[in-house]
Amino acid sequence: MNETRRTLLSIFEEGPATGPQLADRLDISRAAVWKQVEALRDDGFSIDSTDAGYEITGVPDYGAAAIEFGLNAPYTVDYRDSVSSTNDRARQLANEGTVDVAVVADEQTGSRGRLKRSWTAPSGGVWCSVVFEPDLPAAHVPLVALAAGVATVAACREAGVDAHLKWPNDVLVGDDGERGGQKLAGILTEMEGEADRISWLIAGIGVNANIDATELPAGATSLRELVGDVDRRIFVQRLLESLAEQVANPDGVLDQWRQYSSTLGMDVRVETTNRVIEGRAVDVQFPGALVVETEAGEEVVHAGDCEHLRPT
Ligand code: BT5
Repeated sequence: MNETRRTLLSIFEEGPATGPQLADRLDISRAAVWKQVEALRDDGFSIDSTDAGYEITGVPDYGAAAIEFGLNAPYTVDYRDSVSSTNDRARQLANEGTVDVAVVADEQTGSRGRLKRSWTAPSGGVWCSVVFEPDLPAAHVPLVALAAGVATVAACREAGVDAHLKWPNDVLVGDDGERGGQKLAGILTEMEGEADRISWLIAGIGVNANIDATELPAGATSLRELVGDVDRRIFVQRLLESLAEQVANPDGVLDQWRQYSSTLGMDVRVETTNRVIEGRAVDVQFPGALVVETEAGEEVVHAGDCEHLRPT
């Protein structure tokens, strides 16, 4: 979306505006204003012409302009109907120097989970990757990943689903199944930079939104299955707003994560690249490590796959 159209939308967020007012504020001719208004109509906005001026009376279902309209978060939106992976598109934008952008797609054809696992992402989901340029050392990145998990749970709860977090970042519902619940969403963070300062960080968030369970792998669920279809535009806006809030307040992330987590207090089995740790998960500590009480004493685990064990 070009800057003029973005400014025009932000003026409309304040209320109706006349052609001359718009021409004045945008510093373009009235004919050019009319062209921009027509372009917004082509994008799916309903714009009435009243005595008070032009007024937006209807917003398209989804897309860059629809998500940016009324969004209270410092991100622009790059929308695609179909993309291989929103993380890949985000990486491309990051390498071009674009930050604070949220890549959103209706479907992904080559999306990824952690450790090169595949991620199923048919049309109807919320597939989103945000590029940040945080002033952080690489060692603090796990905190941003937890922040993305917290933001995702917050958005799912606002949509009426009692989602919870399994360490580090699985968004689950209920407590059935091998994973300790059915998987509703997943998070993949990627970064580039030096040990003491990262150049960019991407938080990729995938939420199974308006999708039938039959289109998803076993053990997965969707918002459609749980509460019916959601308005994805509103959902993504809440998700991005919540993410921006968490990222701006890093000191609060761990506490919020503890509140949303189903892992703390559970007996767990964590597989890291070179060992397996079993014990009771007792806390999460900066920047996102799981503290496990084992027979041999307390262990601090920084990365791995965690399984909730059922009581025998
Ligand atoms: C994750 O990996 O949970 C991270 C998933 C991140 C996906 C987002 S979508 C937007 C952005 N663009 C991308 O390309 N990726 C991100 P992991 O913890 O490794 O879990 C992967 C496992 O979840 C797979 O091996 C499957 O078992 C399962 N799975 C695959 N697709 C799923 C889905 N749609 N819903 C639930 N589970 C799924």
